[in-house]
Amino acid sequence: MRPLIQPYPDARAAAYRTAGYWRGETFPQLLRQWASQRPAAPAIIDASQQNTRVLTYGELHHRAAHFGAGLIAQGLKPGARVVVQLPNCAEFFVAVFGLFAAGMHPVFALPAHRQTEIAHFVDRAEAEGLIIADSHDGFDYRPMARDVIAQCPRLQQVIVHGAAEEFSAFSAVSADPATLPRDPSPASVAFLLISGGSTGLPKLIPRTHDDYIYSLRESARICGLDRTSRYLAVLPVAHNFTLSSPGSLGVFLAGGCVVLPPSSDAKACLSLVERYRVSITALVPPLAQLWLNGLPDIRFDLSSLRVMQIGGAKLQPEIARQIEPAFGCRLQQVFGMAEGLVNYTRLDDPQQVRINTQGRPISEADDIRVVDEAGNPVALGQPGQLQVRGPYTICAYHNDPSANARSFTEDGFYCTGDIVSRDEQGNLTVRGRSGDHINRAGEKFSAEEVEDHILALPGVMDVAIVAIPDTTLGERSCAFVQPRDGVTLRPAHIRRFLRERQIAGFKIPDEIEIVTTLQKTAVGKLSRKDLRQQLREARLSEPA
Ligand code: OOB
Repeated sequence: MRPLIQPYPDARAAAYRTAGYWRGETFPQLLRQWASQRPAAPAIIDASQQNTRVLTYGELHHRAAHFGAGLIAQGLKPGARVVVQLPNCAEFFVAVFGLFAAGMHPVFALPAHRQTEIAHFVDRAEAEGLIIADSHDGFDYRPMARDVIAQCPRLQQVIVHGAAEEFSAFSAVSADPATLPRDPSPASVAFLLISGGSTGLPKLIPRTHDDYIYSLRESARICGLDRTSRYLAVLPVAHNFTLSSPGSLGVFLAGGCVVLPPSSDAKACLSLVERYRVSITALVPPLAQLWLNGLPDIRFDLSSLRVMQIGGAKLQPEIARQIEPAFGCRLQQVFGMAEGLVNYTRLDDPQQVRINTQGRPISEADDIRVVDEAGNPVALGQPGQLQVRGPYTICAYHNDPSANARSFTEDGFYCTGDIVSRDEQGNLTVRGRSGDHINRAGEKFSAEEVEDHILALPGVMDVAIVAIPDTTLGERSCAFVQPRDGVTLRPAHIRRFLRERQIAGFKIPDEIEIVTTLQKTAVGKLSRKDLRQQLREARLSEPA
C-alpha cells in the first residue's frame, strides 16, 4: 500500500508547532478527553429518523471504541483505509471515531456518489472497507456495493447500517476495546477528503490530526462556539464545510451538540431549531434561498438562532442582504476548500463586509497570494488567482503526481483555481474560477470528468461541458454534444447513458445541446479551455 503522507516541509512544521498551532493532539485522544470531561452531555441529537436518539459524549466514546475494536475483529488492520458513505446520522460519527480509534483512515464519500466514484475512491485510496447505509433518499446502496466489490477485489469488508443482507451489520461490529492500538502520531494523516476537482476525477486530500484540529479550534473560536452551542447539520456531514468549519467536529471540540435533521427541508429544519434551541447552522446559497422563500409559511420560534453560515458557492449580495432580517441572526459567509484554507466573515464585521465579501483566512499564518497568469502579484482590489500556503492547507494530494505538479507551486503554494480580489483588511471576494469545474449548488465536479463519460457513448464525436450562471443553482451545466456524421443523438438518450454509468446525479448535465460542430471559428484547434469559454460566451449571448 502506498503510505498516507502529508509532506509539510520540516521547517514549516517546526514553526507551526513553536507558534502553538499544532499542539500534538489526535482525534482518539480528544474523544477520550471529551468523554471524561462531560460524559453525560449530549453530543448528538439524531432526529434523522422517526425516533429521535440522543448520544452523550460518554456514549459516543463507548460506541466508537467498541466499533473500532469490532473492525479489527472483522480482520481489518490498523492503517487500513475505509470509504465511509453514510447519510446524516449518529452512526456516521460512531464510524469515524471508531476508525480513528482503530488507527484506520476514513475516506469521506458523499451520499450522492455512485458506483463509479466509490470504485475510484477504493482504487485510489487502496481501501479495504466500505461503510454504507442500506438505503437513503430512494437509493439502495447494497447493489452498488456488490458492483464495487466485483470491480475492486481489494475491498473485503462492507458494513451496512440497516438491513445488511449478506454484508456485516453495523450494529454487530463490536468488540472489546482492549485490542485497540496506541494513539497515532499527531503529524500522521487522519483521513482523506474528496476534492471538487478542476480536471479529471476527484482527488484525495490527506489531512493530518495536527492540521485539522488546529483549523477546528480556530473555527470554533471565530464562530463563538461554547458548550451551549447547538449546530444543525443540514448539508452532508462528510463535507468539509459541515465537518470542520466549524461543523460537527468544531462543535464537539467546544463541547456543544450536533442536531441531525431528517432532510434539508426548511420546515423540518426550522422546527428543529425551535425544539432544540439550535444556535448555528450552515447552508449553501441555493438552500438559503429556498429557506427564504419558504419562510412566510413557517411559524417557528427562531430566537435561539445566532449564526447562519453560508458557503460552498458564491452568495449574491442581494440574497445576503435578506438573511439577517429574515432569520433574525448573524450572517457569516464561509469560503473554504477541502484542501485547507477557510475564510470567514467575522461575526462583528461591518455589515458591508458581511454582505459583500467572503471573509478572511482563519490564521495569521495563512500565506495568501493573489497573482496574474504570469504569477506576479496583482494590485489590491484587482482580480487574480488565489494561492495559499499555511498551517492547515495541504502540500500534496494522495497518489496523484500529475495533479500535484499542476496544483502546487515550487515554493509550496496551493493553486486554488479561484479568482478573487482582496481589500485592505484582507477580506476576499470571489470573482470566478480559472479552472473548468462546475459548482452546481455547492456540489463540484470537473467538466472533463463528465465529458469523458459522454465520449464513451458510441456515436459521439466530441463534447464540451460548460457552466452557465443559474439564478437558483448558482451554476448549471450545459453539454454541447457533436454526433458523428450520420448519427442522430437525443438528449434523453445521453442522459440515460450517463445514469447507466452510475455517476452522481448532480453530474448529469442540466442541459444538453446537440450541435453540428463544436469549433465554429476556423482558427486552428482551440484548447479545451478556450473552446469551453467560447461556447459559454455564445450560449450567454443567445436571447433568453
Ligand atoms: C467547500 O469546499 P469544497 O472543497 O467542496 O469546494 C471548494 C471550492 C472553492 O475552491 C471555491 O471554488 C468554492 O468551492 N467555494 C466558494 C465558496 N466556498 C467555496 N465560492 C464562492 N464563495 C464561497 N463562499 O466548498 C468548503 C469547505 C469548507 C468551508 C466552506 C466551503
